[in-house]
Amino acid sequence: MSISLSAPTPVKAATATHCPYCALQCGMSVAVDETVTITPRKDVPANAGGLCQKGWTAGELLTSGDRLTTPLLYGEPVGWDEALDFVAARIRAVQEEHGPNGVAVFGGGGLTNEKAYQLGKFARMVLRTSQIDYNGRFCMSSAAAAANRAFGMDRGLPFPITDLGGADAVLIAGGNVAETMPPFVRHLTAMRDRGGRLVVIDPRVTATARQADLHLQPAPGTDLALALGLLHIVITEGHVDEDYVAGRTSGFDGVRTSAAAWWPERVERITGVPVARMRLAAEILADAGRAVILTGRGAEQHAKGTDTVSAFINLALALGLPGREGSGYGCITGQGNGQGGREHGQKADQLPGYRRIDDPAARAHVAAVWGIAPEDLPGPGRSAYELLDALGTAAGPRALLLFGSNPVISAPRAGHVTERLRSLDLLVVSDLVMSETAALADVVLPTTQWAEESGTMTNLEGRVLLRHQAAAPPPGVRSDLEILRGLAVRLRGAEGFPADPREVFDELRRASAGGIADYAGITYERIAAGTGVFWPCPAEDHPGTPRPFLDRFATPDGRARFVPVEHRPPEEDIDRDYPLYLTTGRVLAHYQSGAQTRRIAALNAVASEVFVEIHPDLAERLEVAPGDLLRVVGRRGAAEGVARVTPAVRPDTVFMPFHWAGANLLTNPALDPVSRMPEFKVCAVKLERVG
Ligand SMILES: Nc1nc2c(c(=O)[nH]1)N[C@H]1C(S)=C(S)[C@@H](COP(=O)(O)OP(=O)(O)OC[C@H]3O[C@@H](n4cnc5c(=O)[nH]c(N)nc54)[C@H](O)[C@@H]3O)O[C@H]1N2
Ligand SMILES: Nc1nc2c(c(=O)[nH]1)N[C@H]1C(S)=C(S)[C@@H](COP(=O)(O)OP(=O)(O)OC[C@H]3O[C@@H](n4cnc5c(=O)[nH]c(N)nc54)[C@H](O)[C@@H]3O)O[C@H]1N2
Ligand code: SF4
Ligand SMILES: [Mo]
Repeated sequence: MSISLSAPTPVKAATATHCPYCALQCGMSVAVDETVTITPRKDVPANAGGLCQKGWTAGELLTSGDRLTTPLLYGEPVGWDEALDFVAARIRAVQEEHGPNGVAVFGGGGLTNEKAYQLGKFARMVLRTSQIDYNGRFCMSSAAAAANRAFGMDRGLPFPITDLGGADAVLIAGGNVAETMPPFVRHLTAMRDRGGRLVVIDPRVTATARQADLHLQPAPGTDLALALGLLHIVITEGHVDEDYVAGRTSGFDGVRTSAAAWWPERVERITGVPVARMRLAAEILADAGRAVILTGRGAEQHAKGTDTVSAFINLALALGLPGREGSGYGCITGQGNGQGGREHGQKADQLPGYRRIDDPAARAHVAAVWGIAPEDLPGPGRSAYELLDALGTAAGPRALLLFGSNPVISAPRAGHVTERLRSLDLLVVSDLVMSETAALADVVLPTTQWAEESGTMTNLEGRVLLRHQAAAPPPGVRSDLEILRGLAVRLRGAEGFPADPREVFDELRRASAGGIADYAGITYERIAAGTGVFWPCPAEDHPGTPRPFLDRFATPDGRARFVPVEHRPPEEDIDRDYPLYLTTGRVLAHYQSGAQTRRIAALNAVASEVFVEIHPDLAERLEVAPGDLLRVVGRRGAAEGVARVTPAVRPDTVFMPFHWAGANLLTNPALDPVSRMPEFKVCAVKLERVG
């Protein structure tokens, strides 16, 4: 027997930071030497000591051998100067021939506030292009649009997440937080432990639905009818909070009239949800002293997503919930910086501070911060799918700079989007790994990631957090801010493009000052001293705003606005040729396009392949056995996946995750008229057995 006399393991210095992935932005401590040790932080309210499997294994992102470490020009390793000189020269050539809008920019909701801000500034000020949008358009844009029109402000949760624990009822429409934000469930459990009740609306019996006191299982794409039906019951049963409606809202009469036509039996025929269950859901909400209505992507990612969210907001307003402490409506924002990423100007119609690019006062303010003339700022550009769809066409951009997204996997009608990307004269991708989109690029720029750099993130609560650098980046890798600076130097001059995130943040504070998302009073020091600062925060001595609507809404008259909406069927309904609904979403082990998580062994061990959830009755009819390879065929393409036979899905619906190539070959890019959100959550397909 030998006794090891090795020295005791040195205690590694741990850095307090946040997870690389979703909008919960769980607090974690990261300690790095030869290995990476991750421990959950207890001081961050969102996760309070919890992490999901993706968070626990995030250290592998830092040590992965798959990491890009050198710029690539047509697949060949080159130095940074050569790569950036090439990109700058090609941008110049394209713009000389096609004008400023010949070059487009696509960003991401995973980028820090500093990067999102700088990307928007780079597009408008250096490229002078209007053609910039980002993947958040595919994410919570419908909820954002509906919140803006109802409340005059879009802050995902306009209250701290811990309020959920104190509620008596929570309704989640189209969110599967047990898989998409596991530590979120703690807040729901806290509520249920106090006797509160959870209602879930989902076409599938998800891990979240299994924890619910009541599960409504509508056909995909019918939430709008369901919400109208719930409002109808609330009205006819006398549950409307008339004092609140009179004192704090406007426009109820029109909504009351339109809800009259959505009697429960009619809604049952459309949604498949039994009348008794609708009545029970309405009762649970009406009986609760404090109630919260939440929407996730299931209700939002539709060509009528904005109206659907409006219908749920109308329901919340009729019950008197928004702007009342402990109650409210909220959207469960998805990406790591999904909230901040939609505030600081990487969106086609937007300038920093959640300002509108077509508002003369906003243009004047931002132009002054940037030291340019307002008329030198371009106007609004195309939305994400419209931008991708226009690439390489006669009227569209000929070059694309892409930071923080993998549309070859994640965009709707991805086969077509891939063709558009291939048709470009120049595709430049900044990424950590060789994503499917980076693999198409003429130039790939290797960039630093979360724990290798510092920057702020705004979580789903609207709480601005600081991610501290915890590890040195691999040699040869540059941050996105350094990349933008390198390009700015070559195209316009370095001024205004510092690579230090704190300098960028200080400018962002000034650019956002006076805007809706006002960060003027937020500093790195203030964030680090506590657990983040809620915007709006207009001054350094201002405490931040955890619950912005308590006294008034952000509309001109301070009242929340009811918006009348009507149900309509999916853009592509089922028929004889394509008799099944396809809906898509997520599994716990993978993140988004999978570019990061498909490289992590422990996650691949749990979920390694595309699957298709199919109901046993349907499986029997089609003679499909568990494990059979299925071909899912739709009007835009076909995809294969392994059959998972489960009663958890409706017999008229199949479900596929989109973390692998496949689901998005089928999805319908029909767009919501307000938010320009594609209809990811419903299209028509048929099934074939392969072999
Ligand atoms: N594990 C994991 N977690 C993630 C992510 C990830 O990729 N993986 N991504 C993050 C991001 S960016 C986001 S946006 C969030 C998304 O978080 P969620 O919104 O929770 O995720 P999804 O799985 O897209 O959709 C939620 C549910 O909608 C249901 N659904 C489908 N169609 C409909 C419908 O018509 N009506 C209703 N009511 N429900 C429907 C699906 O069955 C699914 O269970 O997750 C974040 N967290
Ligand atoms: N069918 C279907 N499709 C969907 C959805 C759905 O529910 N169904 N959901 C939609 C939603 S909600 C979303 S949010 C989108 C997300 O889809 P994508 O936009 O594809 O999201 P990610 O996979 O997170 O892509 C991020 C990419 O950026 C890289 N990256 C990470 N951090 C950084 C960074 O700091 N800088 C740079 N330069 N790169 C970085 C990653 O390695 C990865 O390649 O997918 C949408 N697509
Ligand atoms: S829930 Fe989201 S933020 Fe928390 S550990 Fe998982 S992926 Fe990270
Ligand atoms: Mo998302």
